[in-house]
Amino acid sequence: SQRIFSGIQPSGGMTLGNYLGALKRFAEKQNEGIETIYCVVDLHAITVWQDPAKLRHQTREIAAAYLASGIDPDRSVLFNQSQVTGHAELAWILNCVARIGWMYRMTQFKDKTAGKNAENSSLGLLAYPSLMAADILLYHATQVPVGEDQKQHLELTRDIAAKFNHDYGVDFFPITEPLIEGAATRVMSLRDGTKKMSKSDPSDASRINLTDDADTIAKKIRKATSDAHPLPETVEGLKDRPEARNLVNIYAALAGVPTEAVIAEFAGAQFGTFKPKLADLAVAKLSPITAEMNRYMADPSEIDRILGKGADRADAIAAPILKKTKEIVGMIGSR
Ligand code: AQP
Repeated sequence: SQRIFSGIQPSGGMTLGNYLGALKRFAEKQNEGIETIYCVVDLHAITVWQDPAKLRHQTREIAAAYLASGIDPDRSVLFNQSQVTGHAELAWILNCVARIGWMYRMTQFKDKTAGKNAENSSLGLLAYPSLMAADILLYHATQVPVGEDQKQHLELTRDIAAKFNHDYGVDFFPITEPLIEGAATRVMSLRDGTKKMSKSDPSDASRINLTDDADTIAKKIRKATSDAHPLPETVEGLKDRPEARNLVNIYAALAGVPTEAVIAEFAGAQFGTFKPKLADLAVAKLSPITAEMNRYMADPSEIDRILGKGADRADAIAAPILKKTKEIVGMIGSR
């Protein structure tokens, strides 16, 4: 049977990229009736130092974003990673299965240490993909909806699962499928169409945050980098125009239509015409979510209660899988 797992880091506020590449699709999967497990991955966030008060706030804010985007805590398991100890425990076992060289090859590690001395980054940042493999394998998840940037980490999860199965001569961990679908699997920065939109980008103008108000969203879209040409007649015409392609893809994903349909509607239009339409659409789609997030954040005790219940449910699924893993490895078992 199918089981979906995915997570979002509380390393900042939610961006439009996280929403279109992940959250929006998480809710769709839940509504397809598949078993869905969604997590706020705080253990991942601390691979880069986080201010403790901000980490707590952001953890609740990401939970609020899940709820506001249609994740129903009765139908999906929604929880906070560090509240289920199995993640860290399984990650350690998988650290002993995975190879150091595999970690050094990850482009996210290279990107996050670019221009810095990699030897000086946390050991956790290097081992990040092994914790991610643990997140997924702890639930024997069969599918993981993510944005394009996580594809390499998911391939590594498959390699780690396969090596565990091989090393111990078992057929225990499933080989998980990535689900990378839709027009917005890689939303790019509004300032640079070759860089992904990211919550940790130092420039706030590079991204739309789910907490931005309508005026801020409209202003950021108006100021987004674009080129001097009208929109092309065909999707192929976007090929060497990363900024134009990004804005068209965002429109398509927000409207829930294929990119071709957006081009058919706006072929020949100038950005002066297209950008206000995109801003209106973004505000119409995002402002109800922002309002609902604000409502949840006004009383975080409800969020904490939901996360606590979710952690109990997650733990109930994870505990027998972790127990069996320990048995396979040769640990004498739980007291
Ligand atoms: N720009 C993006 N376009 C499409 N999908 C995206 N995702 C992230 N950015 C984009 C997807 O969102 C999910 C959660 O990501 P994450 O928070 O765990 O980490 P990330 O991918 O590293 O996202 P950020 O915003 O760039 O965070 P920082 O700046 O802290 O590294 C994932 O499914 C991801 O693919």
